[in-house]
Amino acid sequence: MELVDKLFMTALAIGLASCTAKVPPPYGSVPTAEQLEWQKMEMNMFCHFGPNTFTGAEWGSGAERENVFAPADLDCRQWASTARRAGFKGLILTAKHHDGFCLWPNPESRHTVAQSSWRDGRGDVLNEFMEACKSEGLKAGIYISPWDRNDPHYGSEAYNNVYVKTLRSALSYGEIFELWFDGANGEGPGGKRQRYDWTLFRSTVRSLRPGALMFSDVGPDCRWVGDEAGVAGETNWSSLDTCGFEPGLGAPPPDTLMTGNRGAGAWVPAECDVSIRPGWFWKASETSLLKSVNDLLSIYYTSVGRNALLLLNVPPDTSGRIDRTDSLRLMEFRAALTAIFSENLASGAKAEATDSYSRLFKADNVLDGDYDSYWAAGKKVGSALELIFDGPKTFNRVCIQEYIPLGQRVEAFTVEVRHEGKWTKLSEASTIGYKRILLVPQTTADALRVTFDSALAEPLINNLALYQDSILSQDFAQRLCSAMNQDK
Ligand code: FUL
Repeated sequence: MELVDKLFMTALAIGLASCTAKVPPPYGSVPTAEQLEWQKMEMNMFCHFGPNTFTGAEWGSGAERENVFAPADLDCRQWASTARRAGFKGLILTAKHHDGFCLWPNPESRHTVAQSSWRDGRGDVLNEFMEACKSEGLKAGIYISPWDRNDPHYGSEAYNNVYVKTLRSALSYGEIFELWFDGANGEGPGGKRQRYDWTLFRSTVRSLRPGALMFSDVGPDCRWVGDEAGVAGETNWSSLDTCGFEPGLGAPPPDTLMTGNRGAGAWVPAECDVSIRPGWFWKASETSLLKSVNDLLSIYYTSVGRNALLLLNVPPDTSGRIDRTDSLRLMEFRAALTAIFSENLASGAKAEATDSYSRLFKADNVLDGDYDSYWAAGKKVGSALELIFDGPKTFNRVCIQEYIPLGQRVEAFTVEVRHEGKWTKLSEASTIGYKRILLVPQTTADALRVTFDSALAEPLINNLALYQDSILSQDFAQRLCSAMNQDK
């Protein structure tokens, strides 16, 4: 090679290297491709269904006769189409709840649909559920309770093998996106104690369904948020310190699960499971106690709007269908979300930043609607992003998203607005993560500024949007506004 060619190649290599060097490196723990896809689903639907649907119990004793389970008109396709029309992306079925009854003919158990006279013992809810999800373009997930009040082996080492075989049997039904390990155990002080073999359970799921996320109090892939009210912490890190913890009794305290641990080594994002009814299972007496659209919107803001996934339980009734009242409520909820979020009032604005990591990561990337294009701040603390509108805009929701494929970074930020030439502070908040929606007082402004006051590494923001919610009642909104706003 001629010297001049060598010099050219060297210059090219240096140029390429410096270009590469300008892409922000990941910070701390980051999501896997499956965790990222899961987070983008935002809202999934839970279906609690089993003997409790017919007995009215929340926790069956395990002694129920199999014939109790007798849906007259099972229609999993109706569950899935209801979920899809309401905007859910996935559906999770309680294939085995704490009473041990299996909704599929599990060869490891004598307490299943096969022992019932429903469809002469030839029915298989899990199979119909998986088919229905596929037909409606939804992802399917399953809940298989480790706690089992029916299995005679429960409380001995032998149960771990029964449970693993049960997992294998259920997982043979096809791809799932999530496996739900419930941590509940109500055996009480005199009850049976089971030492679960979590290592075995997890490796079984991982090897059979590598694309499935495992949910439990401590993941490994997504975590319980610490309550069943649909409320994540205002500060909500997707990282969690899992060392030495186990699902159930060995789990971190609920307030830790609610907030996660700043900068911790494992990426275990939060999931908010909450029921549309007071209980998890359908009961005729609870149909009048359904959550209102205000309740559901408020749950949306405290889950999806606080960097968590919403798993809303809508339990099928004794006929085997979603109750009409519940399904109508879901459609009202969907209509409300569409009305609020279909118009981004920031679109068409001009975006500017005090600094950028490099020219590739410019401010207006936050407005292009492309998930993978983002603004990268030039420094860890003190950078600001500004939107300048072409005229005054009126809004009461500020939505901001971090580019989490490179880690969760922002720890505190301030939002200010400019009206008639004067800047005022609108809100202060802590973490962002995948998505944060701030409820702010009704505001008219011609510019908005977000200043990043504290971060673990340079903030990376891929979306900044403004909306007007004219549906959530003032009382509800007031409760969800940050403390600073309430003082106003
Ligand atoms: C809890 C269970 O005990 C409830 O019955 C329900 O399944 C809920 C989702 O999780 O831990």
